[in-house]
Amino acid sequence: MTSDGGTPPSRPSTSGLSDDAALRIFRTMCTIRSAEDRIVLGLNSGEFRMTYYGVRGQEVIPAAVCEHLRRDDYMVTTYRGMHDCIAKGIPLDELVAEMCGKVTGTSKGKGGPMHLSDPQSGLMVTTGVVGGGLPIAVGLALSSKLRGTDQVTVVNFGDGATSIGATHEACNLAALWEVPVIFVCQHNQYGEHTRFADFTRTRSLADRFRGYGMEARTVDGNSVPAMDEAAGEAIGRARDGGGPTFLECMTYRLGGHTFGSTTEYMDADEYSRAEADEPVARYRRWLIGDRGIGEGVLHEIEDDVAARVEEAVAAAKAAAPPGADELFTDVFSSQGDLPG
Ligand SMILES: Cc1ncc(C[n+]2csc(CCOP(=O)(O)OP(=O)(O)O)c2C)c(N)n1
Ligand SMILES: [Mg+2]
Repeated sequence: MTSDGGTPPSRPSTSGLSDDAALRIFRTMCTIRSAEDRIVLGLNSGEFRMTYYGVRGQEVIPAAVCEHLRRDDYMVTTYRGMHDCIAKGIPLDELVAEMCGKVTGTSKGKGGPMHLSDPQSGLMVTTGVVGGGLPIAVGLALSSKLRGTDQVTVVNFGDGATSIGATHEACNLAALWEVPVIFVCQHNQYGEHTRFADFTRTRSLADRFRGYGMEARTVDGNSVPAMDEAAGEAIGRARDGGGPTFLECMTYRLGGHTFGSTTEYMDADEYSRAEADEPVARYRRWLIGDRGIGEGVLHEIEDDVAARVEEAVAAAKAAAPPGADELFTDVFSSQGDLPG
């Protein structure tokens, strides 16, 4: 629909994205932004409490990647992973409840934002151990290969994680065993309070990781068409048995390391430029200007996701924390409980 309610004539596409896919990606990005804005509001006002690592500025990467994933594909992410969890399809109510530590959450509030897991949607685990997700992802991908399925695994991690030993062990084995895994480095320029250039002499992570004998590319992680193309290619190759890919997705962390921390050590001019070109607004302009999508269609999506986020927050606030009777349940698993 156009802003006046009519249907626009079909236009030649300026990328491989269909209008439907382009709008699904927009919806995902808006849901992420809306959830972050609402969480920050609630934390600032003391309405609820949780540990929160912001994802503002990094919305494009999972929104574009997950457009190419199936529900039964696996994903692993980090503490800075709410955007990945939303894009992979964890139901919003259960996600927000888990982040608030409520019994209606994915792990009955016992995992919290740092240990999210929802095997039904393929989001297998988030971890606070920097670099710890990569070996887990290689194990998941190896299991798909051994079971003869065509599932792929995507693992998200930061630029800082590329200096961790486990990252290198995982990439080496993934290339050697040709497992269907995509290493998605969300290169937001900072590891905690340290700039990338201050913790490594490497300039191109793609060059470094290509050295393990796998495909590796640097991508504009704030451009939907670029991310869509790169993710589609990498995921298609993995699914067809072509082995792993390393994607260095260039983005920028629009906020401090964690909720409430400062940005004073960040370059102020660079930060202002990144904020002025932030990816949700950039993509919105592209949808209108390059794709001829009506403003009204985008408004409708924005209003709808904001209402859904509000419902999820209200439901989480109304829910109870897990009781003492939950203390020893779900602690051990017999093999029969494991997802197929
Ligand atoms: C093994 C390990 N070392 C150190 C830390 C402390 N730490 C938490 S977040 C972080 C920065 C990681 O930076 P990056 O991988 O770029 O991810 P980002 O936070 O930018 O998403 C560090 C060093 C940790 N959690 N785990
Ligand atoms: Mg980083």
